[in-house]
Amino acid sequence: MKNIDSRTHTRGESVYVDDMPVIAGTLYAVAFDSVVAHAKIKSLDLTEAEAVTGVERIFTYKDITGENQIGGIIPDEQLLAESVVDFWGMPIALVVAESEEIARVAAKKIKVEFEKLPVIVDPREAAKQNKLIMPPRTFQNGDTSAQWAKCEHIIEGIAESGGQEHLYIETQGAYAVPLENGNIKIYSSTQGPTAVQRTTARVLGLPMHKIEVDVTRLGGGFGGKEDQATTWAIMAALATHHLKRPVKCILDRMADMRMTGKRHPYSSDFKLGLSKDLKILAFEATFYQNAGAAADLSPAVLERTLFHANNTYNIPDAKVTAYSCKTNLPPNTAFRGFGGPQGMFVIEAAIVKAAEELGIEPTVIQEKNLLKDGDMFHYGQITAGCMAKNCWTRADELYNIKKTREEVDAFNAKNKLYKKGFAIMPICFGISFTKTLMNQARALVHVYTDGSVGVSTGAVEMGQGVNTKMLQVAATIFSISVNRVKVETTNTTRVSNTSPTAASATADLNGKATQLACEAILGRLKKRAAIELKANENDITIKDEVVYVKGNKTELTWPKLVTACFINRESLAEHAHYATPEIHFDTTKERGHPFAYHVYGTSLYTVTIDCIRGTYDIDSVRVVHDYGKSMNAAIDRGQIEGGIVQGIGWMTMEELIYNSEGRLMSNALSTYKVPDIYSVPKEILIHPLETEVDSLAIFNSKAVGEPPIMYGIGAYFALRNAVKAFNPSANIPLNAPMTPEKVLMGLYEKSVAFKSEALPV
Ligand code: MTE
Ligand code: LUZ
Ligand code: MOS
Repeated sequence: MKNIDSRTHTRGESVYVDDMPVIAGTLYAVAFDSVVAHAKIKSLDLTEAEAVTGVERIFTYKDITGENQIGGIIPDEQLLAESVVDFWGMPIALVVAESEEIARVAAKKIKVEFEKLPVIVDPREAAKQNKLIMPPRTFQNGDTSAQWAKCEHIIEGIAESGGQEHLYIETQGAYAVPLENGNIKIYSSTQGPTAVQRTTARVLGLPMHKIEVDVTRLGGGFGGKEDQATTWAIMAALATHHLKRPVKCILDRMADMRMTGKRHPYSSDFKLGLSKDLKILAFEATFYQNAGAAADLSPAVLERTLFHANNTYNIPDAKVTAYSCKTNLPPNTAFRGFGGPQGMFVIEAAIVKAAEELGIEPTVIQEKNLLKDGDMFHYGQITAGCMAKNCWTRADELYNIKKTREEVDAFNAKNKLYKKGFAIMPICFGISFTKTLMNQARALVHVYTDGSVGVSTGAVEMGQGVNTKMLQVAATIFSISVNRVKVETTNTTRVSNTSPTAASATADLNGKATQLACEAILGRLKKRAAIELKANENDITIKDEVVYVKGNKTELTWPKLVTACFINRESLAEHAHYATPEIHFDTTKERGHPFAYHVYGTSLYTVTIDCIRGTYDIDSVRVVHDYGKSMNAAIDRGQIEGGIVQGIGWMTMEELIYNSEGRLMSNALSTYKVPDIYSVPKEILIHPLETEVDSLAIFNSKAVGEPPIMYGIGAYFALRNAVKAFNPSANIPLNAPMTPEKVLMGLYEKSVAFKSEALPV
């Protein structure tokens, strides 16, 4: 089935917040933000700005009627700065005017005096100064200290990965509309309608029921709107609350890039111990997460880094520790993979470094240590339905690992100015919010008297196709045409207390709730059919909108049956609740069974570098992916292709640069490079590993949103492999992204020993 949005998307008719017809009397809000990363606010003078014609009002923290606090996990973040600014881009005031243009002009006239404070941008420096968001956490299994003596090879090093700008096509924004009695309705581009509702209520000092949040769809979120859409919704609502007028607050691209948080950069230490036959005996890592100036979702992201520190390898003795480091960057936040990619990059770096030191292929170590059923993750969960080896083996059958390697070597033997590189990136990603309580969802299903159906859930459509999947669930359970089903906007008055659309679990959680609601209605319909047809309820089935008794077609059709139910005063609506069974996690022991299941996959990369220029092409990405049993092959394929390209962007070209003053230098698309049509892989092959193993996935169709981004890590190591083909002794720091500049430096790097001798004293 096609994505139900494909028609309006391609015709440009899909509606986003900024496309909504403007209500008469609407005002426009623009945030005035800090131009220093850490300072005391000595004075703030609004007079000149307030005098600009068309300015309605300028708000500061003093106008906040509830709490000036937007921190979700830890209450450590002010909506509007009071006496101190903690990052470049922190909102200080909100200018509300008759037009966005006027608001912008007025914001420039605000005068503020700062007294600068020391700026920290480096997470290790923050850790050294004990500036931490929370106490460090350690996951531990077995006893690594006892293992080192048994190791034949011990490899230590540092691995670093950079941040990533979400670059959703639709920037952050919200439209707040006053209703009667001081109630407010907010149209928000958010992954978390309930987070917007809850935090707006808190800041305005209102009960949650006075705030209604409505979401039609997002022009992309990628995690950037899991928590950080809230700020802009509250800004609009704060003005609406005071002025009783509709208020729009939409960020332009540069404001969005400057003021919002991104993927967390990490700097990590690793120590890997191998036996003589290359089994991983011990692994230790210390992760320094660059959290930025406030907690935001960093504690949860940090946790997922620890969960995914082993990627897809069996490591009986592991000890991993993570520090969430408070720096003066905008608070970093959720981004596809949610700390998992950062963790997985480190174990892959350790394996590659080990292979380079031993003069062997990394694939040998990778393959030897793949997880299998019955192995235990370092947090206590036992693997079941493990597809790590199945994916690897199938990839070898389909794409021939040995032959691919030989072709790369043959090319390199023949060519001087171009070199090819090869890498395999296997993945394993846990599905469920790591915070167990978040794994719940509800759905509200209405069957109307004409047989058409309306489905409301907590799921937010952001391009990933979840609305199409919800529609498929309802149509499948009822066995009716997809044309009879409509998926409603996501609205807090219809479905409440929702978890954000995140963790790739949206289709599972909301799909299962939809399934339960539909099944309850179906049960009543079948009962009614049995009465109408004078048959036994257990003999009734509905197929393609027709009622069958003992497999025999009857005259009773879906619309007639629905009408019969209504005439007999039986309910045609249902609100259902789903909570993932089996999962639990004890944070005092750091052990449990946090994930409903894991998603596996294997990807093979070949790349070509230009040894004069340092430029490169990704030649091919060949994947075997564990779909379970995909309920929508086209959508799932799109998720994998998009995830791969986004992951390659993170690992190869997207480079966030903050200067030592904490100012974002890569603050526009002229200085921040993302993958485009010319840089995407020349070939992407995706082979489904369709499995019949039962899982907690909706219709056994495994979650697919985030796992593929981690395939992108293979691009980094394939490029490194190509550089080494040209300059085998190159000492290349394990520091992503592998930009063309870094490739070039690696190509002409002399070994460290050589360098120190050659340097003039
Ligand atoms: N795909 C598109 N097109 N746009 C997005 O914003 N977000 C990703 C992924 N795929 C995203 C996307 C992220 S970060 C997550 S968590 C999942 O979609 C969320 O949706 P799901 O739970 O329905 O997979
Ligand atoms: N958000 C969250 C997430 O709150 N918890 C998670 O475990 C998670 N995982 C992935 C993406 N977002
Ligand atoms: Mo995705 S990082 O869970 O929004």
